Amino acid sequence: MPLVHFFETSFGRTYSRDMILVEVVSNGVSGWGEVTCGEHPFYNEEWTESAWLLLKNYIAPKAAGKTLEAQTAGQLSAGIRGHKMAQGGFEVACWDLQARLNGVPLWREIGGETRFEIPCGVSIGIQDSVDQLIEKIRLEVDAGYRRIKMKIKPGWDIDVVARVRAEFSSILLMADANSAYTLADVDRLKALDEFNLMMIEQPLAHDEIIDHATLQAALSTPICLDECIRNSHQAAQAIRLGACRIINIKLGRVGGFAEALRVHDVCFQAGIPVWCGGMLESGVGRAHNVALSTLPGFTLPGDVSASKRYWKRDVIDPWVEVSSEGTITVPGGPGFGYHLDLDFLASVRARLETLSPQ
Ligand code: OSB
Ligand code: MG
Repeated sequence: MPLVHFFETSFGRTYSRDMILVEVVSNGVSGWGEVTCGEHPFYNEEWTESAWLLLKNYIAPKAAGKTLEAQTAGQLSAGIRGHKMAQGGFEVACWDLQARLNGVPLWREIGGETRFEIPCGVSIGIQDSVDQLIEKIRLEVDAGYRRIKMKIKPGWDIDVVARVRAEFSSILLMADANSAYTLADVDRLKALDEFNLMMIEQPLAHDEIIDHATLQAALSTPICLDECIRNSHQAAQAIRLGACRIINIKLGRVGGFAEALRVHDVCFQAGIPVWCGGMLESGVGRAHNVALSTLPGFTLPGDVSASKRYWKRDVIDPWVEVSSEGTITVPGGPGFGYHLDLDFLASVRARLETLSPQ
C-alpha cells in the first residue's frame, strides 16, 4: 500500500509498504494480527520476505490444529532465535481471537485500564527542506496532536532542531535518531540539551545498552530506548544501568502482547514512563497499538496516530481517527474493536497462504 507521504529515517526512505497480516481462526471466529517489520532489514534484521518464510515454514505448521491460550501462544515458537516481529504478528492475532471468543474488548483482555481516550503524538520523518518540516509540524500541531517527534541524523540535527524550536517554542518536542550516532558524537548530542526536548530516542547503536548509559550520564535530555529493548530482561538491564529514563514499547519488536506486558510491568515498577511506538502500521497493527496504550504505564503520548496520515484507504472500518484534542477513543467492541474491510483487503493482496490441520 502506498504511503500518503514518504517517510524518511536515518536508515532510509519508505514510499510504500508491503505488510503481512495474520488471520487465526477458531470455531468460525477470526483474530487478526500484523507483522510490523519493514520491507528491508534496516530497522532490525527482519523484513517482509523473512517474516513470510518464518510464518509459513515454522509458525503456521506448529499452530495449525493446536489448542492455545493467548498468554502462552508466543511460547509455541520460543525455540526460534530472533524474528520477534514475525512471531509477534501471530501472537497478537491470538490475543485478538481470544478476546473475540470471550466477547470482550482486546484492551480488557490484556488487563488495560478503563481509559477511553489515549493521548497521541506524531512521528515526522526527515524532509527535503527545513521549511517543509516546519510546515508539516504546523499541520499536526493545528490538528491537535500533543507531541511532535522529528527524525534526526548527523547533518539534520542541531540546526534543524534549533529552527523548529524557534518556530514552536512551547510544544512537546522530541527527536529520534534511529541509531545514527556513536559515543564519538557526544558533543553534538549534548548541543541538543538546550532545546528542551522531552527525550532523544535511540541515539546510539541498536544493540548497545552500555554506551547509552555513558551518554545518558553526559546529557540532561532524557534518553528513550527503542531498538535496544527486545524483551523485559533488557528493559530491566537498561534501567539498572541508567541507559535511559523512558522506554518506547513496540509490540512487534518484543514479539507480542505477553512480552510487551512484561516490559510494561518492569518499567511501571521502576517508575519509568513508557509510550507506544509505531511502525507505519495498517489499521490492524494500529488497532493493536490502541489497545496496548490503555495500560497504566503508558503515560506519554505515543506514535499512534490517525489512519489518514498514512493511507488513502485503510484496511479497517472505521479508520483510526484522532480528535481535535489529540486523542483516540478506545473502541468498545470485541477484540481490537474495528472491522476488517475484506473487499479492500482482497483488492490489495499480493499473496495468500492458508494452512489448516488437514
Ligand atoms: O523508530 O519509531 C521508529 C517508523 C519505522 C521504523 C522505525 C520508527 C518509525 C517511526 C514511525 O517513527 C512511527 C509511526 O508513525 O508509525
Ligand atoms: Mg524509534
